[in-house]
Amino acid sequence: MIRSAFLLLLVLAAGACAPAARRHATVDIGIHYSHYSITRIDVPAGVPVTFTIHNDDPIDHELLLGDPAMHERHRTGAEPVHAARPDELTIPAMSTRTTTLTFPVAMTLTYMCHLPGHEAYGMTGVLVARF
Ligand SMILES: [Cu+2]
Repeated sequence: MIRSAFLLLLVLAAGACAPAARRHATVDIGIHYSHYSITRIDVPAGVPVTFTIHNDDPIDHELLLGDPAMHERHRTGAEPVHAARPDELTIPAMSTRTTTLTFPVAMTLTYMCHLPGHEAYGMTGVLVARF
C-alpha cells in the first residue's frame, strides 16, 4: 500500500513538472520606429507557437520568417502585401496580427521586413527553435 502510494506520487510529480510551455508557447513582438522590440526569439520546437505582432508605427511593416533563400526571394519579390502564409505577415499601420507556427525540428531562421530600406535600417532578428 505504501509502495503504490509512493508510485502514485511519482506519477503526479512527473505530470506537475511537465512545463506548460511545451504544449503551446506565445511570443509578443512590438514594432516601433521601424524596429522590432526583440531581435532574438527562442522558442520550443515541436509545439505550436503563437506570435502576436503589434505595429505602433504609422506605416505598414512586415514580418517574414524564413531561411536565407526565402529572404533572397523576397528582397527582389513583387508581393506588395503578405496575407496567405502563416510565416509571411503584413502588419498594417497601428494594428496587430497573430499567427501560429510549429517548428518540427530544431532550426535557426531569420525574420525581417522587406519593405524598401527596412532591412538595411535594422528590421531583422533571429529565431531559434530547439527541443
Ligand atoms: Cu518595415
